[in-house]
Amino acid sequence: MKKRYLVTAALPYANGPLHIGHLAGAYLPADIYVRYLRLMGRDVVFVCGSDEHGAAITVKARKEGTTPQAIVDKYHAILRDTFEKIGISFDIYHRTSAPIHHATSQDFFRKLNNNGEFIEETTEQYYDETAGQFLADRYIVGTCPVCANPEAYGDQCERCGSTLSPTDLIEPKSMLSGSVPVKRPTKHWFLRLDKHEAWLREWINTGKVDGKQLHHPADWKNHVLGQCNSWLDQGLQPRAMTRDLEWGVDVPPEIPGSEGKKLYVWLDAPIGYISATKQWAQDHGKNWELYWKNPDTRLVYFIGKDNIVFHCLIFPAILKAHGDFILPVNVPANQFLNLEGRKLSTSKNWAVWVHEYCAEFAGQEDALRYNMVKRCRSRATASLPGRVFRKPTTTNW
Ligand code: B3M
Ligand code: ZN
Repeated sequence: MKKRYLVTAALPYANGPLHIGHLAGAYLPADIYVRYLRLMGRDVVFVCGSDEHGAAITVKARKEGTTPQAIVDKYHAILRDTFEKIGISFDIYHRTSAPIHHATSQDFFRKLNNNGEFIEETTEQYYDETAGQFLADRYIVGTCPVCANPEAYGDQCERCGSTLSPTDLIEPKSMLSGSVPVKRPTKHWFLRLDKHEAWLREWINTGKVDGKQLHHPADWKNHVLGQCNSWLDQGLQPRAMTRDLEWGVDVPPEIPGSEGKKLYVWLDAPIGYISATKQWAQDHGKNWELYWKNPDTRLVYFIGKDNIVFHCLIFPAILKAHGDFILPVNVPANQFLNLEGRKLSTSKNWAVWVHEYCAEFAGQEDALRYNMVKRCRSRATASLPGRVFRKPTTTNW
């Protein structure tokens, strides 16, 4: 029997082109690993696609004075073409605006709702009275309570790296109108992450679930385990899985109170791996369930380090809450690549863009790939997933 693998690479937001930090952090390591597995004769499917929801998209649309649809159409095409030019060998490059993705995400929401995994709660959220809408975390700026950066966002301070919630900000302001937002009550569906804390802790630290050895933590990177444990040690809280937004996947319309509510982007985006696999299976006459539900399949997520908690705690909780799905055997997350000492950043326009490289140095794609691999192997700031290259300690890859 051929060993079966499903390998995913983080879905890039369709709000900008691909830069070399993305490439070094997730796509190139994943591609190298997948090419190796194929050479070894494994049964492997490599999926990715554009993440087309969330404030990353709507903020960009406002900036460019256009619609979210126009933004995702533009950048999806650029991303897809760039991946192809630079030789990232996805079996499918999908997108989360596809109807099959909306349907798959809504089915997940229904199932979790029916399984009693949510609590519905009305909380006070910031509302912009001038713009007439609730504000996504990213739409609120204010002073960071930790480092006093006056330009911290409602979800994160980019200066000190603290994870924030909008009500932590000192002197919050709406990015839409500049006005001071007011608090208004609104109802949302919260995933009971607290109910999942105990098994997640055991799974992360021993690799076991219900006594079954699913992976060996010694194969995981230390910083991945460390980040997970620091979240677990703070205690997992219920987390809102819906938002008041105009752009995204609708909460299933038959659910009372669903009008105007969309799925939280970090609920629908990882489900994008599943919908991409479904689409690939449909296109090739294959069975997608073998790759997501059969315990013999090895599932590996390649990501950047800012996505660790979503892939190692929240999405596994969602998969377990749904039932039937397997969990990843490894999540080889990478540190960030720096450019002249500063982290690469799309929003700050600090990057080397891969499509520009490809246009200027056509035919020299492998030179960039080789250079990135060499650089990443020799530098602590952007290491490739060493476990994949070193002789694994315990897992038979
Ligand atoms: N689009 C975040 C990012 O690009 C997000 C990853 C989704 S993976 C399911 O950093
Ligand atoms: Zn700060």
